[in-house]
Amino acid sequence: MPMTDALASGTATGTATHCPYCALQCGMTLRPSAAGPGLDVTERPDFPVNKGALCGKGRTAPALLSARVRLTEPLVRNRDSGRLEPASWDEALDAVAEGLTRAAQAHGRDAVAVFGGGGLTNEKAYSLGKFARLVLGTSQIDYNGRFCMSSAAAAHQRAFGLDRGLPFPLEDVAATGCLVLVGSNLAETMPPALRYITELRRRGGTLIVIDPRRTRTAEQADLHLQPRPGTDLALALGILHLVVADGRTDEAFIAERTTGWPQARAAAMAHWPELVERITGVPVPQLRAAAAMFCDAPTSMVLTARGPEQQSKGTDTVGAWINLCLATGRAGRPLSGYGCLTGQGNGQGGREHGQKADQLPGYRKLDDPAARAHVAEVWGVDPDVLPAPGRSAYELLDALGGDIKALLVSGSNPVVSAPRAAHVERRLRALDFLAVADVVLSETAALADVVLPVAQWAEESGTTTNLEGRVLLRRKAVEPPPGVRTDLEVLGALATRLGWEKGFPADPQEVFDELRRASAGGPADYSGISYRRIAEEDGVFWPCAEGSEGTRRLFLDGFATPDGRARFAEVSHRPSAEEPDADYPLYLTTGRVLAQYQSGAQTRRVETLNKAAPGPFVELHPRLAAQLGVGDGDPVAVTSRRGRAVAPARISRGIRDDTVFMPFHWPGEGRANTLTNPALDPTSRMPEFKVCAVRVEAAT
Ligand SMILES: Nc1nc2c(c(=O)[nH]1)N[C@H]1C(S)=C(S)[C@@H](COP(=O)(O)OP(=O)(O)OC[C@H]3O[C@@H](n4cnc5c(=O)[nH]c(N)nc54)[C@H](O)[C@@H]3O)O[C@H]1N2
Ligand SMILES: Nc1nc2c(c(=O)[nH]1)N[C@H]1C(S)=C(S)[C@@H](COP(=O)(O)OP(=O)(O)OC[C@H]3O[C@@H](n4cnc5c(=O)[nH]c(N)nc54)[C@H](O)[C@@H]3O)O[C@H]1N2
Ligand code: SF4
Ligand SMILES: [Mo]
Repeated sequence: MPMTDALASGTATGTATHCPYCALQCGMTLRPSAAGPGLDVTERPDFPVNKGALCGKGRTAPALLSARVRLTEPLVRNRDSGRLEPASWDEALDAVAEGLTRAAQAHGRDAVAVFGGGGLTNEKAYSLGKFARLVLGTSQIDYNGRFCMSSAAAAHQRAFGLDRGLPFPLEDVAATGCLVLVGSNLAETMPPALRYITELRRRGGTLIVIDPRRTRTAEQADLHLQPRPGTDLALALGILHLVVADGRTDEAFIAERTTGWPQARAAAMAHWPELVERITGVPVPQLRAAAAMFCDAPTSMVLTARGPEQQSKGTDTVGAWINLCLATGRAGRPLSGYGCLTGQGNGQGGREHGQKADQLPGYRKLDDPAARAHVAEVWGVDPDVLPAPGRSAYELLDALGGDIKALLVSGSNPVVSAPRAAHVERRLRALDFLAVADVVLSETAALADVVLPVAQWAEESGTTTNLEGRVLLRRKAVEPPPGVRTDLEVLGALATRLGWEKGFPADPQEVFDELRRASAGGPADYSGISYRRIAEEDGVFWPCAEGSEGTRRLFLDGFATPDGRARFAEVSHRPSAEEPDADYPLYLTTGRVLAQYQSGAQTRRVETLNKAAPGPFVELHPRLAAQLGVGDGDPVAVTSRRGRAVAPARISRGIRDDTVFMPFHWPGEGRANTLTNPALDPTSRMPEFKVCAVRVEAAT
């Protein structure tokens, strides 16, 4: 197949591509709509990950392409009226170049920052990182993926020497003996993945779900443990304690394939069952049942999602779950292991190619001289021009208006999604200059001095890497509306204005070929992957060096550490940064609902999704509701040390009575992130989205 055919593939019968939203990256076919202008989504049963199944978000995704909901011309803030007004591309790009240059000239290059997103394609994420490091010469770049899987990524690196969400394809999940889902509500966050769980049960496998709420996912479980938010670390140690006490560790595996067991074992032995029951609220018999189910099965897996990860001890918590897998020989073997369910459409690839503060393409480290030399050579620059690692996402946002004076945002809406969002909103307003590239006028774009309307998903080609580490090709199905440019074109035009003479390619395939070279020899090696191969093979798994087939399953012959052994983490329970007290007596935890996506910037603009999930709510137990004198649907006020939010009560027996839950998809009065605590994990710099202390009252 010639190169161009990889992109054209399937056009006679529609364009085979992938969903714009989550990390499952479901395959779908787009066809011109029979009913009028626009595109229809049809199933693509041949694509192995979702086998045709789609959730409501995927099915309705073409609504995002409609000019009614999106930006179709650049906007520049009028200094006199203070309003955003339509402008030409030249005016808008000139204004961005001027705003960024002025800040750099007055305050130094690090006064200019970039904030990216895990929804951006690999090509965009790569180009954004290169733009920041070379054109702007700033160290200050990070992205919303820091808020997503950074704790699991750090724990993966520490234990296995490599970070890929799942070390095996999803099909293996259906064939394992016991699956433990820790803080994942995949029935709502990746609904087509439920088929793997149905298949697991059909084959006689067992499912344990760990979640403070009885979610739709927990309803599928053989055993549902309902811990207090923020106590997963103690829970994992408690289960490991029982495994050791019952003599069910795999000593041969420990001796041959791991290091650090004596320390990890000692830490687990200090977490005896009654203590763990006291910390977690999970009764000892349930801890025993979990330990037995895990060990009785011939193979077992632990998959974590944001529940245990978005904590100020997320890295250690994931480490504790990995310890359980290692101690029982359930890692680096067929149908067993630990994995993280990544989140955004390109949550995996978005963290590999250089938009993260400490990183260069190919998952290389910015502070590694050999990595700097390799990437600098591909970029045709001296390694010394590459800046040092910068600040993490929340720390960067917190510094806006301080030493950071100008910011370019691409692919994120932190006004809704960042922790302690009212403070972040104030920091954004304190900037000298803010530019936002987006598809819609998000709440963050609405604060900008310049808004750049960009093409999206079905209007351009590019690759994403799904939760399995499978690199996929999204194909262009329609032309973007007139007046809209691609992110790559925008970066190219800005680079030219900022005096970058080496060129900044706008063709995704050309960018991908450069990314392949930049990643060659790195941990996330894409050098053997091409658009053509992806089109022919339903995606290619990295690492994939030139000439390699790709790697569907990692670690079967050894871990990616220097000695090939997995490393136990030495971890102990510690409380959350903020525990309930007399003033703020309840836990708040946050998360998602089926019909909305993230900050809602996209899905709140889709009518059918909005009907299904029209606004925020506070989920609380009937006992707590009765104490507060609150009925279903009554407005309740939730107050934390950061602020106050109001939303209708949703009374549910499925939640612990010491905990309330809010989804975070909405701005305004019901914004959950007004309340959340930006306490950071010391290693991953992940904020504690999943636990803070609140007071709840009937709102009048
Ligand atoms: N519908 C929908 N789907 C999505 C998204 C979306 O916004 N909407 N976003 C995508 C992205 S980027 C991501 S990251 C994924 C996230 O996917 P998930 O991690 O499945 O989603 P969440 O709802 O954030 O959290 C999962 C569960 O963690 C539980 N939880 C809360 N606190 C704790 C705790 O302390 N311990 C434990 N064990 N559990 C806890 C919550 O009750 C919740 O049910 O979803 C992806 N898919
Ligand atoms: N309380 C609480 N807060 C959370 C979480 C939680 O569980 N609880 N979860 C966190 C997690 S896991 C995540 S991932 C973050 C996500 O939070 P955000 O970063 O706010 O995520 P999105 O709403 O997906 O924002 C993506 C933006 O990019 C735009 N966009 C879409 N496609 C393109 C494109 O091709 N180019 C450009 N330039 N823009 C595009 C969209 O319109 C949207 O405005 O939220 C975090 N915040
Ligand atoms: S599960 Fe995720 S990728 Fe699949 S259709 Fe739904 S939002 Fe899209
Ligand atoms: Mo995420």
